[in-house]
Amino acid sequence: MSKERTLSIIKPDATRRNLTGKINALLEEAGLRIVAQKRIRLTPEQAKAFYIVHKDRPFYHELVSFMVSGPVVVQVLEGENAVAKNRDVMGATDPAKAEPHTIRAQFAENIEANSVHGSDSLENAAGEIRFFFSEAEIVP
Ligand code: IDP
Ligand code: MG
Repeated sequence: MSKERTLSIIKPDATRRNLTGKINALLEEAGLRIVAQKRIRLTPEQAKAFYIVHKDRPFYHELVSFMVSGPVVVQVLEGENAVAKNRDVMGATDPAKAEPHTIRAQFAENIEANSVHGSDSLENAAGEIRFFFSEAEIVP
């Protein structure tokens, strides 16, 4: 076990339905600590850059449009095995396949508007955290 940090994003479908607090409660109940958080509107350039790994996937342009369609809440989560723990509490990408207790099973609208993003590895987490936060903004 080791203490990790991971990047989480509460996506526009969830901010639109005023679900930030309910999602944060599930993250905290899972043992994750929100050590940085801000509500922002992504620019198309930011959304394209953030999801650049998916640039050849058929859903890339739609995903970018969705991510700029409303505010998002970007956050740094800290805790033991935070990367895997957050992926567990998020649930599968497709909410129809997500375990019932997960954020996506409870709140996601569909495979695209699936309420949350979470880094998928420790290495990617470091890069994604740097994308949005300076070290001074992270307050454990
Ligand atoms: P993840 O968010 O569970 O890590 P990824 O495969 O990394 O899933 O996909 C990134 C995001 O792209 C998803 O969270 C979702 O918003 C969107 N997405 C993934 N697969 C599809 C799809 O088949 N159709 C539409 N959007 C998708
Ligand atoms: Mg992913």
